[in-house]
Amino acid sequence: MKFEDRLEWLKQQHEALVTRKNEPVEGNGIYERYRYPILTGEHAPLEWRYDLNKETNPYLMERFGIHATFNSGAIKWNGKYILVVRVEGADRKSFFAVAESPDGVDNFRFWDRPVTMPDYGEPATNIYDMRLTAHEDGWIYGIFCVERRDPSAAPGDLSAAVASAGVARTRDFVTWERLPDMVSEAQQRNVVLHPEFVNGKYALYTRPQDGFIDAGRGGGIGWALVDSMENIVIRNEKIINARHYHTIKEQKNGEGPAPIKTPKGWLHLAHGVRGCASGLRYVLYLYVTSLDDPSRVIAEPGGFFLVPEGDEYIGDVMNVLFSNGWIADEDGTVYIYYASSDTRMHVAVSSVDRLLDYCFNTEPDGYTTTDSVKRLNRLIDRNRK
Ligand code: M1P
Repeated sequence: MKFEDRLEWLKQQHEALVTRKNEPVEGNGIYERYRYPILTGEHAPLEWRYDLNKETNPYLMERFGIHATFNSGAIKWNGKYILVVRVEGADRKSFFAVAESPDGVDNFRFWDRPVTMPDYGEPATNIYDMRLTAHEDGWIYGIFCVERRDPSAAPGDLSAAVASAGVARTRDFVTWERLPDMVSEAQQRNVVLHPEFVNGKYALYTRPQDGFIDAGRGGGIGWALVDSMENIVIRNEKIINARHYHTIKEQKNGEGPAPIKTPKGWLHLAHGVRGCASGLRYVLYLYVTSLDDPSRVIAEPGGFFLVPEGDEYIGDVMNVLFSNGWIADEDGTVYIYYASSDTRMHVAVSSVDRLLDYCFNTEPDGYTTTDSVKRLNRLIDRNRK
């Protein structure tokens, strides 16, 4: 194809993809998934991927491969549905970029440039998975994973890494004030800021781990109160939602986005991980904590809420659903933004009422087959009356 024809073709393909109308798919009554991914690597602007100058790129070939768009923080801001997306280049480095939609489902379009996140100390090798919190102190905070090679790794070991939590705040998603990384004895990923002060302190959901991949003694979702966001040191961390043998969260258990405040409690979305013959399986689940004490779990339906389906199984890291962003609208609609297999972004839509109904009226995990069969028979009995 001639340069000019190819450029026109690329523009048309890109515009058709970005403006493709999505459609809900009827499901289990708890939420509706939408048929098409809302963001893929191909949604990245052409200006990011191609040198558009005929002189310097006569074949109009890609100069900066964008491989995946996933694990996005989410927030409603100035009437727009904003995602801070984890974008991964062909070089395996992630960076953040903002995409916005007018209605939460369609026309997600990236802003002109990626986020330039200031470094803190030695530049990290990789940063990813931002959780956004509009805190009652007036700032919008982004907490994300900061990954560096493990300085104590043996010379030939090129995979040992250390994960810690990076902290930044913004008022416009363009300019970010980087604060010191969180200090913690354990490795930390999936750290999330609670939106309100608790006993006058900032409250953090944590996920302590002994290693970069292995939880080790790390028990699940932790909770810690700190005086300031400007110098976070985790001292007294308690596990509020533990990993458990032979459940969806046997191997790892991490908080998703910041919880949503509802009349019946704080609604949480989290991911559980278990091991199986095909590797780790990441699924999403919900739980509710008390309004009086957001660290006290008051409801948790047994099992998963959302798991990979169809094409969602396939991607860079198979069998993974991950979510670190959702938006509760003024009318109670909840947009659940989730990524499949570390490759692309999707949305499922529900409401605060439906999600609370699911949480309070789905029985908890009884931890044995005997209990599962009893629960099933109770349901059948009710249906036969
Ligand atoms: O590859 C699956 C996920 O693995 C990590 O999640 P966790 O810390 O819970 O193990 C993260 O790298 C996450 O980004 C990724 O989606």
